[in-house]
Amino acid sequence: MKEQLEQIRAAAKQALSGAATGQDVDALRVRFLGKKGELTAILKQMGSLSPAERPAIGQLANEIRADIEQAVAQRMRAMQEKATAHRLQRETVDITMPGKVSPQGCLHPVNLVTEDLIAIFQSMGFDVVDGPEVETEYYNFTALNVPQDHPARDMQDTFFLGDDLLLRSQTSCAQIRTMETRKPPIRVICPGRVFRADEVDATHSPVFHQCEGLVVDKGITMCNLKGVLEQFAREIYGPETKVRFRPSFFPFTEPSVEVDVSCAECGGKGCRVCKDAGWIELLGAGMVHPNVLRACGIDPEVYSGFAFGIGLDRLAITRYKISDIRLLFENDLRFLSQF
Ligand code: 2U9
Repeated sequence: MKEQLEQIRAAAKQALSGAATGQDVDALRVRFLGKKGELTAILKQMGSLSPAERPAIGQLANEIRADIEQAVAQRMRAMQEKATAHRLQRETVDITMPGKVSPQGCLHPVNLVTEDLIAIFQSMGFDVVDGPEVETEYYNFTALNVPQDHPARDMQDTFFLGDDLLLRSQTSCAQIRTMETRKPPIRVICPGRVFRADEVDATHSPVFHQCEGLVVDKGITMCNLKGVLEQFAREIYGPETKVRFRPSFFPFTEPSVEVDVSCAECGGKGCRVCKDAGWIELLGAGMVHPNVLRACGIDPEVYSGFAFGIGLDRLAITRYKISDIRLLFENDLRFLSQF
């Protein structure tokens, strides 16, 4: 029996050394140590031994079981270590390889100034509103107090799409719609694309962008207009910036003004940028005409308001010292990727 036990030990060790996979090792464990395994089968014969032989054989059988268990565990561990080493080898990453650079987009200069404007006016409590680019004559002209025979209504100035449809020539239409649906107090800006039948040159394009603003409440005066525009100009051009109003005319505002800012380049002394004027024309503005308020169902005896309009393309080209407005519309990536 002692020899049989030693044979099992030798057979188990040899078989284990030839096992190729974890499954093989497990099958050998079952074969030698399992309930129906070879070692168990031998132990079942212990009853036929004399009481004097039993302790020595029992001790040997236990020792051999422990020995085979250890050999199984060792083989299993060796196999796992090999598998891990193999996986690590396969997954090795060469961290010295140069990375792939994906090209990064950037914002269009008109979007950059638009975002700045939105942030400035939102900080003063304005909402941003949007409206359709295809409008009717009513929203583009009539509600804005533009007379039937005004030259702006001319075919040469406005893109008509049909009998009563046109491409909006200013974003004011969106603000008319705002006044129709909201009650004062109203504080909105409306940045957007507008269209005029202009000849293309370095400073004109038939498609351009503007941002208009509108405030309507009880007791709004030109002082409020000046305060808001002063704050806006200082945020854009610096805290020393001065603002001046010159009389002007628009059908939708009365009184109307052109608004200049002191030249940020020379501080107002006169230079090439401001053509020695010391001032730069920034935008148009005024008090909303009573007829416009009335057209939107707002009583001009109770409420008053101011409005302003600023050209975003012009703001972008002066801000970034761009020589020609056409660069903004040609979509040349060599130009656009600089921003
Ligand atoms: C409503 C009533 C009045 C908006 C105004 C201007 C003056 C103005 C120009 C600036 C450069 C157009 O892009 S531009 O060519 N705009 O001078 N815009 S007042 O007045 C409004 C707006 C909405 C309901």
